[in-house]
Amino acid sequence: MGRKFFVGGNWKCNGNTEEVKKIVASLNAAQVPSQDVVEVVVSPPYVFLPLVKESLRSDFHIAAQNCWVKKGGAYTGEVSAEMLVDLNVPWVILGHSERRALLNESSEFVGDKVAYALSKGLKVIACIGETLEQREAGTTVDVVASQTKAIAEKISDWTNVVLAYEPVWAIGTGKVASPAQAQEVHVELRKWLKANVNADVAASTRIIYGGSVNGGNCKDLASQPDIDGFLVGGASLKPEFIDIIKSAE
Ligand code: G2H
Repeated sequence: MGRKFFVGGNWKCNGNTEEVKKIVASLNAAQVPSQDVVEVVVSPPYVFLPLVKESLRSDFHIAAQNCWVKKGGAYTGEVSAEMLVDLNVPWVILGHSERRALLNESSEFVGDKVAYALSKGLKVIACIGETLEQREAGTTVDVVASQTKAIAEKISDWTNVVLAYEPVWAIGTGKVASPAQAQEVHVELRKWLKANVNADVAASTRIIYGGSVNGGNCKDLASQPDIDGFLVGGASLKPEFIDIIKSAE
């Protein structure tokens, strides 16, 4: 079963209006493989979503970096899934390790968020990944399996989910997982999905890698059979993001 290559650009909390316009202009001018080959989704901070939505080429899509766990209301500072749907934002990133670590988002909370966002019609990039301590303790597979389980327990349809494996020790550190290290975890995740969800979901769900992906390392990572794309942070703000998109072919 073919899994279309997926490249997400997570801009995190970066940029101002001028910089955003420049990034969009460079993306709009880029020659990249067609939508049949690669799905490209960029994720600006909330405040720039309308600007990016109206100015970005139509073959690229946008994602929010988070949304609230249930219907909006008295939740100061939050943005609801309904609001994203209202703005025609099709995708949302949930469970990023920065939110898990800095904002104490538990795996259960992330599972609830994924379920709610899907129920409102959003597509979800769901992030999981182990810390350096967990990797060194040999618990990587247990950790990512338990983070995935917290999602699997809350959803029944995986069609609109992309799973992003992002080892915390590789995020923004320049220490990218080797292609073999990433492939190994992706295989384990697929095995987990097969055993605990079903074989179809295991075969069809895209599992992408994130953590210091750049124009220099993307090709080798992309050549691994179970790496179906990338979630890119720092390099998504730079021209090399185009090279990363091109690694789809
Ligand atoms: C991981 C990644 C994008 P970076 O957080 O989600 O960021 O590529 O900067 O490591």
